Amino acid sequence: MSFVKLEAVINGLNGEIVIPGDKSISHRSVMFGAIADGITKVTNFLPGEDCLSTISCFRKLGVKIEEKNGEVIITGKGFDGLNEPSEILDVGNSGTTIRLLLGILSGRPFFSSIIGDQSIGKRPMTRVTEPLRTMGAVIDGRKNGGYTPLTVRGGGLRNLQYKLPVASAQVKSALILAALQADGESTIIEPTETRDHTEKMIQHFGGEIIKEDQTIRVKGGQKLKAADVVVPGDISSAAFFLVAGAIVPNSELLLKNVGLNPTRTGIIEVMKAMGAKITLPLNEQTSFEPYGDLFIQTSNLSGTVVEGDLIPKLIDEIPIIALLATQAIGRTVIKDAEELKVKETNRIDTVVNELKKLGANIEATDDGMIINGPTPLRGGSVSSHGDHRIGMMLAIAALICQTELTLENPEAISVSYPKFFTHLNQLKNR
Ligand code: SPQ
Repeated sequence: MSFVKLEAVINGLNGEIVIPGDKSISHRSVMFGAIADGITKVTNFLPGEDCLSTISCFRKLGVKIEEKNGEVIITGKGFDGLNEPSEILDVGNSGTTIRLLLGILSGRPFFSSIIGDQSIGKRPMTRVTEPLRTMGAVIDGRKNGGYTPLTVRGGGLRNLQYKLPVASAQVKSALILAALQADGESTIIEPTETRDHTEKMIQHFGGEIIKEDQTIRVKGGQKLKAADVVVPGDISSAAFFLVAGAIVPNSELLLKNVGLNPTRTGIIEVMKAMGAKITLPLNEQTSFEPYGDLFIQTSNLSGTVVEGDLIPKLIDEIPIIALLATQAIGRTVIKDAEELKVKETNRIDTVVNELKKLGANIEATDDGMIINGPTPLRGGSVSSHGDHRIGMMLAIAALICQTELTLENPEAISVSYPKFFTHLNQLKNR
């Protein structure tokens, strides 16, 4: 098992970094480029392992995709341009790839089989496969189509009237992508609003989607037209540096080009409620996805409650919010976040177990965690458990540990932020 030894930062963090492309938007840019007609140019595409898995799957489906100097060029020929793959589609570690791909393949009149890594093998697929079967897709797999490996024989979809049992942008997106290929109009209702990149992208590619509160209507048989995409920086990646800037003494960081879609900015709301000195947005820009710069300074923090409708807006930031809470005065309660149990790891257990090893006062609950702070963190041996967000959270924890921290399996971080350690080292004052 590989590991990296990390030390506390002595003179604070200072400087600026440009946050790499958003993972969710990068995935969708390739998928929409593939199902649209014409040439789509994507700039600031995230070359993380997950997004490269999406490219690899669409190449196996016969789509021409070139990568040149940080740009991705996709030659789409519409849904009908996708061909039966002769190879198995491997999604690696990417939940977004498999779930959205299932939606697309459900409408295609051919056979495909999908696998992923060990972590994907534990993530529930019934939430997607069950409604897609209702639409007419023939899907099979381990545990009756609940887990990988999965096979799909698609085509001839009926429209769907469906209320999602969980708040999930991946399930919503899979169903929207299937609905685009179905007969008639589908209605999809979300229990709570989740990230809306798929909806925004349909409109950007010339399609029609109607959204009234949590109700989404999509007509089948739509043709999408190629459109260039400029991917904003990933707020879920910026979150690690926002927290680092707030908890490391003598720090001032400028994070450039951060995506500020309101369905993703829960971390900013929570940090502000805890007393973090964040200034935003400097230079806010609006393309089809808003973005801007964020400035963060070392802050005096107090505990808070994170719950309800806010959870989907920061679901991937909960590991780093937990670390933040260890440095805040008082109690932080995170609830309504059961979904954390079905991410790359069970993120309630991994966050609690790894932070406990460092001396944090943190307890797991059924739907989240309770953290009492502030607690000094000691160093020691911890592991990413193959989960990129846990790996990055622990690497940020190392910055304030009293002794050296050994992080096992740091490679997992490349799933979403291959330049993470380069950026971190650039910001350290020597
Ligand atoms: O793609 P994957 O592996 O599911 O990635 C994660 C992450 O931490 O990067 C979750 F583990 O992000 C999901 C996110 O949790 C990405 C996503 C999307 O792009 O639509 C939506 C969220 O998942 P869900 O299940 O709540 O829809």
